Amino acid sequence: MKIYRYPTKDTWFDLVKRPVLEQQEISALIAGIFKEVQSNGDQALIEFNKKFDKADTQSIRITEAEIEIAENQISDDLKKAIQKAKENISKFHSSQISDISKIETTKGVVCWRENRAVESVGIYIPGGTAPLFSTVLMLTVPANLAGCKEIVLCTPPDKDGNINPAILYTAKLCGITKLFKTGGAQAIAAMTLGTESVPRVYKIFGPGNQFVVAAKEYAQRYGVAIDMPAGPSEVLVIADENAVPEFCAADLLSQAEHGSDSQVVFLTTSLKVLNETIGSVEQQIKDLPRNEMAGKSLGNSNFILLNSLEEALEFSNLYAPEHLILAISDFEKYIPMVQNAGSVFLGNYSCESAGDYASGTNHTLPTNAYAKNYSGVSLDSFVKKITFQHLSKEGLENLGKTIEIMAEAEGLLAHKNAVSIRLKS
Ligand code: HSO
Ligand code: ZN
Repeated sequence: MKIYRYPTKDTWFDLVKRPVLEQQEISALIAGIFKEVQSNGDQALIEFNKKFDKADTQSIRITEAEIEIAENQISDDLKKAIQKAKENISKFHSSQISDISKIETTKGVVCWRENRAVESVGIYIPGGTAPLFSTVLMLTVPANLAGCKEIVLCTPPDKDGNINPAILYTAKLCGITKLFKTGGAQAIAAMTLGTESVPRVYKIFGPGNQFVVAAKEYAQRYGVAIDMPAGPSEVLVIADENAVPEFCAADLLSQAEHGSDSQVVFLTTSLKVLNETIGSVEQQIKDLPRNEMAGKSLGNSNFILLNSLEEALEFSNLYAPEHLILAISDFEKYIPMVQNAGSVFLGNYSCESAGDYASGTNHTLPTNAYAKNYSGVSLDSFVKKITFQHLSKEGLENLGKTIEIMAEAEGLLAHKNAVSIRLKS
């Protein structure tokens, strides 16, 4: 934990830097995996399961029988919780469906946009220590609402060749039938190139380790789109003197437990809140099963005392956090000042976990300062917008001269003629 008291603005640039990750040179490895998947298809995926996940898998496709078994392996309480979360995520994402509005820009010239779903999308769900079945909801609910025809889900098997039952249950609940046991860069390669069983898709979504991130970048060479560039997860909390230190500490830890490379930042105007929050973090971390990871991540994290909430917002905008918590009594006043953030949590009761799981907003958000130029996943991520226009004869008569003059000035006489020939007819 690094603590700073009233750092001057010329030092902020360093304070908003993310910790530099030890990047392995993995591009050759990724290229090799793509080549292998391209040449040997499913067989390559089976071999990679053995090599990287120590799993013996006879086939890559997850069977209906496996999905049925999973349903009996999770509690009714968990099923109900997943259903409730799905309901809220559906409600919120349904509200993002927009009507077509036709605009007459000049009399007789009508322009509009229509949405078309990305026909085939791939969803990657990491396995490992925290199998993120919540991410299945966050990605498949909007994909379904957008009308994506094909949704492919890849996730790595455990050592026994099994998939976490909550992932399977959630996928089934969301109507996903094309599920595959493959993880890491090879899963991304499979969805990019296609194999005997894994369909190739047009856009790939989902979090993952540095191999998955690098593979998603590599996939773009094949014309596949990705949701967004990724980095470790992060939260920035701004607390005023009325914030509850225990709540702030819990929020900071909830992000820190994601991984040792997660970053948390705490900004406050109150020395008392700063000290008590640090004390509470030290207390609460003791009881966490993932305290080692959380502890490492806290080692990279900054706790900063600032002069005013305005200054805190300015710092936050420079940092551009994935999650921003405003633990401020009159948070309404500060909303207009939020310029760069993935998702914002207002007041003392809006914990980040609410958005991570069940309030309705999406938890796939821009990290690593990409909140300066990217939005989180939404219904829009699963659609393309196509523009249409219709010019009546009168419309072309009204706009023709403008087009002709501009075409001539660009030296493109065929363009001009496309108008002139019609006007003369
Ligand atoms: N905080 C993560 C999402 C997540 N948390 C999933 C728990 N499960 C990235 O926004
Ligand atoms: Zn989380």
